[in-house]
Order: sequence, then C-alpha cells, then structure tokens
Amino acid sequence: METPQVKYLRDYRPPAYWVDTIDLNVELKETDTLVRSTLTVRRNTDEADETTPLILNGRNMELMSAMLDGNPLSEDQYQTDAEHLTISDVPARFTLETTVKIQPQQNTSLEGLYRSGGMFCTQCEAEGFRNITWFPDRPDVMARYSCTIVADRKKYPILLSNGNLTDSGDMDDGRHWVRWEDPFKKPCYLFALVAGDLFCLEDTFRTQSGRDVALRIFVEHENRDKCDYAMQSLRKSMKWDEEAYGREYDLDIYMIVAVNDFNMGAMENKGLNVFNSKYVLAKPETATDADFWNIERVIAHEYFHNWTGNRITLRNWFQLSLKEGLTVFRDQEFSSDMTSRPVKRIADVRVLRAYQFPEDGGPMAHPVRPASYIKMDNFYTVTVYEKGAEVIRMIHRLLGPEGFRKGTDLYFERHDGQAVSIEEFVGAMADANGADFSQFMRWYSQAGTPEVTVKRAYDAENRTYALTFTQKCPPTPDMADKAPMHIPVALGLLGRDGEDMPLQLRGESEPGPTTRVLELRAAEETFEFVNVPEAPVPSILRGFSAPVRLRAGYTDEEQAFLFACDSDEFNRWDAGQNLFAKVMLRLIRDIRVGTAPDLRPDMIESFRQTLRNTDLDKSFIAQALTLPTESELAILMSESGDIDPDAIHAARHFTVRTLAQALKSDFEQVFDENRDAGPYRVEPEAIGRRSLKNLALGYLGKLETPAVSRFIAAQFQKADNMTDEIAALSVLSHMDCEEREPAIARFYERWQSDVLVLDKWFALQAAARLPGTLDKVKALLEHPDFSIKNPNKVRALIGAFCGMNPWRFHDASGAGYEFLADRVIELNAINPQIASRMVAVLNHWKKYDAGRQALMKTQLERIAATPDLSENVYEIVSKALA
Ligand code: 0A1
Ligand code: ZN
Repeated sequence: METPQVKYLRDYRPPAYWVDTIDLNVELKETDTLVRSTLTVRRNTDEADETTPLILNGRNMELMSAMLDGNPLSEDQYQTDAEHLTISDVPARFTLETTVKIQPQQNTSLEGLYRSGGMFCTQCEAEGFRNITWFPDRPDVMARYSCTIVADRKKYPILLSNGNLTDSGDMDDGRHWVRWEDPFKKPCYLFALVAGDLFCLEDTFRTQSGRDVALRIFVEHENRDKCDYAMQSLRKSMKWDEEAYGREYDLDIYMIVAVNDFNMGAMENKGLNVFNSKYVLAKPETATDADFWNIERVIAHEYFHNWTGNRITLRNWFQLSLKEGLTVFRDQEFSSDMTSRPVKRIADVRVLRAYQFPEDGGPMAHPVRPASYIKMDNFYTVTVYEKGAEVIRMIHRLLGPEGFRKGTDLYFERHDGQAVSIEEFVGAMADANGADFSQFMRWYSQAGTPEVTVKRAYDAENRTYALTFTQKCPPTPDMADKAPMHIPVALGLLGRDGEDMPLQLRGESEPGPTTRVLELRAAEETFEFVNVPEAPVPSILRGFSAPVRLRAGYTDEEQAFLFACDSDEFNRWDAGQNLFAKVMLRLIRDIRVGTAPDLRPDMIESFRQTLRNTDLDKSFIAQALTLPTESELAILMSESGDIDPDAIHAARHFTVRTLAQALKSDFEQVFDENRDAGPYRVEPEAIGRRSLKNLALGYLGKLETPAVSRFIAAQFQKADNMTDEIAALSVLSHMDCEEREPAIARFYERWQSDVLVLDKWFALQAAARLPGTLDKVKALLEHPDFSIKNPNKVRALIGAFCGMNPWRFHDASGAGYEFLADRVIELNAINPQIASRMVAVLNHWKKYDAGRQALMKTQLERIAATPDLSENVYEIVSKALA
C-alpha cells in the first residue's frame, strides 16, 4: 500500500476552474446506474491560464463517453487514473458532458449513491459526490444543479432531488422521470437524490413573511405512524430560527427522508435532508424520552444548516467547524429553549468531558480547525462539533446575546452565497461589535484542553479577595508549546449563608451583578474583589463558560456546600459530580491496596438531601444523582496514572450498592411518588418524573435480592412506553437473576419487526456487566437480525460492547481487544468510515497498565498490517501507534 497523502490547510489554493451549472441525468437500474452530467465550466483566471489542465475527481466509475463543447474527446485528449480525470487543453469557457456507469447496489461504504433496503439514496459529504460523477469535488466550487431521475415507476414511485420539482413524465417501458431544479448555488456535498416507494407525511409552514412552505417527511410505509414528532420538531425549528436569528426558509419545499442504512446522524442536503431513521421515527411505545429529545435536536440541527452551512458554506474542509460548531451551538440553544436550560447544559458538558477531553489528550488531538488530515471523514469529531460549539458559546458570552446577534446579522448579510473561512465569521463578530478577537483565534489553532488553576486569598483586614488564575495548555502530538488563550471565566462568590455576594472589582465604584465574566488573557493573572465581608466560597466557571479543566483546590466541605447552595445550577451539579468522583477515586485507591472500602456518612446524607429536595427540578435531580460512569472515572484516573478497569468497576459498584442499601426506603418512596406520570407525554414535567423514577429503579436494582428482581421484572411487564420498558430491562440486564432471560426473550418477541427497537435489544445485551457478555456478543453477530453492513447494528452491538462496557471490554485476557480488531478488519473492507470509528476505541491504549497496553498494541499492529487497509483506518491506527 502506498502511504496515503496528507493534506495541509497551508496548501489551500482556490480552484483553477469554476463550474457554474451542472445538469444531471440519472438512470437508476437494477444492476447499474448511468449518470450523464453536463457541466458549464469557466477558468478562474486569478489562478489559472491556458496551460492549466482541468482536473476532476471521480472513483469507482466507468467512463462511457466524454464530450467537450459537443465534440467527443479522443483518448489522447484526456487521462484517467483511479481518482482523476485530467483534460489538458481546455478553453476559458466550455461545456463538458460525461457519461459514467456506477454500481450503487455494490456500494457498502454508504458514500455516494447506494441502496438502503428497497430504496436508492445518496450521501455526499464530505467527498462522496466523486462516487457519482466526475466533478471538482471541493466545497468552494458552487454550482446551480438540475437533476433528472429516471426509474421504474412501480418500484420507485417517489423520485427526489434538491430544489423544486419542475417537470415529470412517463415512458413507454414502465419507467417514469422527474426533473428537479435547485435555484441556489451549492457545493456538491449538498447534492442529494432519493428513489423509492415511500409514505409521505405532509404539512405546511407559513414563514414570518407569509410564504407557505410545503413540509414532507418520507418514510417506509410501515413507519407511517412514527413521523408526527419529527414534523412537529421541524415546525418548531423553523419558527425558532426566525425568532432567534431572523432566518427564514428559502425554498417552497422542505423534505426529509428516513433511511435505515446511514453512517452518521443526518445530512443537511439543500431542501432534501437525508436522515438516519433513528432520528426521525418515534412513537411512545418504541422511542424513549432521550430518543424524542435527540430527534428534536437533530431535526433542528439539519434545518439550521440551511443558513449556517448551505447559504454560507465552507471554503475548504479545514473550516468544517465554521458550519458545525456554529450549528451545534444553535441547536443547543434551541433545545435549551424547548426543554430545560441547566439540564441541557449538563448533558452537553458531560459529552464534552467524556469524549472531547480525551480526544484532545490523545493521538488524534487536533485543533477545532485542523491543520492537516489524511481522510476528512475522520475529522467529523467531538472537537470540531462540540468543542467548536463551545468556542462559539464563548464568543456569545463575551459579546452578550445582542452583540452576538449583531454579529450573525452582519455575517449573513456579508457572506450569503459565499464559501468562506472561520476568519469571516469571527471577523463579522468583531466588526459588528468593535471587538478584538485576535488572541481568541488561538482556540481555533491550538489543540489540547487548557488547565486553569486558581489560588485564593482573603484579606480580612482590608476585606479584599484575590483570585489568581494560571493557565497552561498541555502539548499535543501536533504542537509542543502553546500560547495563552483568551478565556472567559464566569464567576460568583457565595457567602456563608449560601447566597451570592455582590461583586465589586478593584477600581469599580459600585458592585455589579452577582455573576461576572472575568477575561483571562495572560498565563497568570490576578483579579481582586473589594468590600468582601467574609471569606467566600467561589463558584468558578459558571455554566461551564470555557472548555477547560478547572483546578480550584476545593475541599470536600466546600464542594458539598456548592452542591447544596450554588445558584448556578450547572456548577451545583458539577460540585456534586466532583465530590462523588473524588470519593470514588479514593475508593479505587483503597481497593487497589486491599483496604476495605467505606462510604462516608456525609456523602450519603448529601445524596439523600438532593434526592428528597422538592425545590429542585426532577430532571436535574436525576442528573445530579447519576454518578460519574466507569468511563468518566477512567478519564480522571488517567490524569494521575494507569487506568485500572477492575478497580473502577469495583469502586463504582460498591458506591451504588452502598447508597442503595442506605437509602433503600428513600428510593422506594421516590419511585412510588413518581410512578404515575399519567399518559405518556414528551414534556419536561413528565420526563422529570420518569427520569427520577427510573434512577431510583437503577439504584434498587443493585440490591440484587430476589424480591428486587421480581419487582423490576414487574415494572418491565407493566410498562406502557419504551422509556420505562427499556429502563427496567436494562437494570435486569446486569443482574444474574431468573427473570433476566425471559424478559430479554419477551422483548425480542414483542419488537422483532422493529429494527430500531432491536438496536436497543442488541446494545443492552452488549453493555451487560455479566461475565459471559463477550460470548453473548459473539453469538449475537450470527443473529438473523444482525447485519455488519448496517451501521446502526454495528454501533448497537460492537460499539456498545467496546465503548459502553469498559470493564468487560478491557478484560485482562485481551479477548475484547481481539474481538474488536477482528471486526475492524472485517469492516475495513465493507465500510471504512464505520471501521475507523470503531477502531478509535483503542486510541487511549497508552493510558492502561503495561499488560493491557501490550495486548492493545498487538491488535493495533495487526490491523495496521491488514492488506488493503483503507485510508480511514490507516490514519487512526498510524496515529495511535506513533
Ligand atoms: N453534516 C452532517 C453530518 C454528516 C457528516 C459526514 C457524513 O458523511 C461522512 C454524513 C453526515 C451534520 O452535521 O449533521
Ligand atoms: Zn452539522
């Protein structure tokens, strides 16, 4: 294998040729598909002259014919290799018509045009369009698209592409055709095509300017009763974007298609979103509260892309966070407005810490704007998406909501219709507000999670309080030395009574609001507050105002105090988590040296108080009393030494069990009080009741007595919605009791015809902490409902075992590692994107003990030596081994 080529941001040049229009004619057939494309091409005279060849991207296609300005190209006028079509002598403007044959039926990579069940669909981001036809496959080439689709009328009554349907007709041979025209210029990664026999749910939305937009959701007929929530979510998203950003939808039709085989969550193709069916289909019997929440979030995300991504798109793929960080920030704010702001913030920060912080500290660490990549697919990461959103959130925090809105208004006004860079976005923010973001830009170029340490000094005599912050960003494989960042630190000071103190910085004539944003810019900086009547407890980084690791040096007592009193609900939650984590890290130490573990009574008491606190939102309580997971503890443990999965499991198990024993009657009472949430509804109050009730069930399950397993099995039987049903089953799945197997079997019988519910069934068995789990997972690979070609199934079974079951996956025998490597090698030949997602679990191998390190390394080396290794997997594995 040749060593794959690295692409660098610094090498970016604008294209040598523009494409103004592309007309596609796609003839879908049962064995292969013919694609005729007509491009109008124009030389970019800033970059190219008559000697510059036209180079187009393409792969996995057979070129049937090529014509330049109507004249067939002879073989000496062009060259092809596996990835390019080069035409050396072209005029300044011309049309190029090519016809290619492709084989969507053979396409298991799910990139380009492929089959999913009985339908055809496309996925072109990032570089999938080159699997469909010859084209300059890069986001800065924006063209106007028209597309005619020809297919069998019976099998594919629905034929869709971007924009507006302008014409259609029947042919004599049982086929029909439909023509779509998209009036908006777009990069090819936003092209989409769908053909199938689909049910369509219709609705309309009247925009703020009074235009009616037709909304259509297409699904397989059997799922017709599962689209209402998605439609409702779409309408809410459209309204919210008008209100929050003044953004109105621009076409007359907005379509969403649900497909079962999809590599990612969903795709924002212009006017024709293609979704993983998991983020569309829901009804109370089959979807959980979390599923409903995710559907609303993903529908919003893709809809918001219409302005942040489509109307204004990317100059090159290095700028991915320009659209993704911004759009994630927008969907997070939308979800906060639709649900509960603190609970949403807690959930988002949990993801950031559990996935992004480790990424930033591992072999794949990269800045929010990566400087290089081998395969762009590998950079759809939590860093680009979630840390990218945190960076936008910091801008929002620094400018305030009005300033931020002025900035986005200017951004849309200046750059509509363009392919731009992150500089243009931050530039609009700066210009609209007269602000200086030059130091702030380091968030885009420096990888790694900054560490912020705080020293506190109270001077009772002068009634002053000084906070000294130091910041340090650890080295990452791409960069050893980092310059200080511009970090907004939102902060409050709590008095002994638990109330926020008025805050007055030295030099200010009077106190300001009780939460202040301090802006750190230097490696070390001191802020001094005056008129401070007593030594306060600081609540630092309220709302998680910057994606940093905070070292505030709190005592347990201070943390318990913040957990009980902080007016900032995020920090309140965080204080609890830090306290529990600290307690469990101590237990881990005890267990490792053979000391009998013991849980302090004050921890149990502080837990009880939160559980019984009726002033708190129930969803918040459920979040606050969910202990850090084994994976989260592993991250914390890795900061000071080797991760010990066995001790982590033992410590967490001990903690949960001890709490369950000590608070048994409290949990039972909480369960009873919240048992009746009325008929199932997706609304915050009912969700809160269910989450608290099921939290209690989870703790009670750890008692593992026959009475408890009977009780949980009864809850499982009685459940009338998937949230409760799966909650009970998942508690049972970890228990070695006689109710377990019959419940799992019953669930299968009940749901065997619903592929999405079966994903839950696979995942739950793979995540079970019982000793035989790996053998069970291997057996389930052979189950008739499992398919390695379906990404959702792979994530459910293999992903859940390797990613959600750390204790079993990291079994000291290395059997889990070997299992994963076998699957990665198998997937490499089927679907490289999914293979590389799966192998990334091994990225953190150096954080384990010598024995496990050696075992993981052996498997990584085995994967690296696989013949025909895809670029996707090569990039991850070679960086992990470096
Ligand atoms: N842009 C989509 C996500 C997406 C990214 C890559 C894909 O294929 C490699 C597919 C979808 C989003 O942000 O929702
Ligand atoms: Zn996106």
